[in-house]
Amino acid sequence: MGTTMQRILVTGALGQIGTDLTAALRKKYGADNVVASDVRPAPENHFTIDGPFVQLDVTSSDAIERILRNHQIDSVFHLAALLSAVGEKNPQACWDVNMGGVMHMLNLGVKLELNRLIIPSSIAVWGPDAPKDNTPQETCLQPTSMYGVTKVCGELVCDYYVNKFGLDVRGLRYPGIISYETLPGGGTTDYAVAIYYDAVDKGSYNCFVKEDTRLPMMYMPDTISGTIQLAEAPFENLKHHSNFNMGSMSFTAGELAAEIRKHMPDFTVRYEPDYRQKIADSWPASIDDVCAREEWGWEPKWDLAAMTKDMLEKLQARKDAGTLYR
Ligand code: NAD
Ligand code: AKB
Repeated sequence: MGTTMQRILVTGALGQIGTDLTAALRKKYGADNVVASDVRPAPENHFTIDGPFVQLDVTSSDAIERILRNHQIDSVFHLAALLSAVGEKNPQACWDVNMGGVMHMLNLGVKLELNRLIIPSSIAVWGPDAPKDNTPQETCLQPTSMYGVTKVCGELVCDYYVNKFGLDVRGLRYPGIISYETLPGGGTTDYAVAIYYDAVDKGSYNCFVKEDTRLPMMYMPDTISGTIQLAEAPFENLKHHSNFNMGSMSFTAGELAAEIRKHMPDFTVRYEPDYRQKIADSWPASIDDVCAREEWGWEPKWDLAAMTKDMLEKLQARKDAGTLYR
């Protein structure tokens, strides 16, 4: 097991988290040491021009191995995945990308003796039978979405590789992530991002979950700092590995709209639940992250009020510049 991260690969780097995480890793480890990759080509003038970018489909073990070797990678942030709403429309593709990608990374991690793999999980690991409030680290994992199934299997197989091969694998159960750089890629919590864009763009929003739907959420700056903090934590301090609960805030869609209304009193929302309501209803309302706090010092900084002010300011500035949707 290696100790340091020097040459990093980010998969799924054009996605919602990958965009912000790649920028933060480049700032910290040097742009040339962080190779961004995605199955899609990088759009022109995207952030990836600041450092190396390669097109990579994580369902191909050979393609991943080539890139790991060519760029002398020692650590991987493996973000490539299909999220819950997309996964429910195409369960087979969700399995192939999510489980295929994880298994290839783990096997190559052992073969090439990589120092560290960071592989995110999600609140989607839980299903309707789990406790809804302050969901504990250890509890029944019986998801009802295909995405959730892949996240439970992913966690289990990551821990298996830690125990069987001594591979250093780490992962977080992210809640819904809210950010302004890149739109989310097809999850159930996407409404909590779209609502800000539509507030700024149109002054109204059609919400695809009910007003009283309460889910755990987190602002991107906390996501990025927490992810890097876990990645850099001493291995010997970790009792858990691939499944840290990561909490921050929890609010209903109605409370989110009310917070936006404090800045935009005329903002209106219509609630028109669709197939994603069932997925949202199967997830917790809030989670207990005591293990993350104790084992690697997790401490979120942003709350709903501060996040809303920041999101609206950032998106309004982009709208004024004519680049709201970039
Ligand atoms: P995203 O959908 O925004 O980005 C995923 C990226 O993966 C996309 O750019 C997509 O092009 C790429 N991709 C898809 N198939 C691929 C393939 N075969 N090969 C390579 N790349 C491929 O997702 P995200 O929100 O950035 O999520 C990153 C990770 O965090 C995922 O594991 C996700 O499950 C997890 N997560 C995200 C959230 C959230 O709210 N954003 C919450 C919980 C967990
Ligand atoms: C989704 O909604 O699918 C993701 C997640 C919580 O994993 N945002």
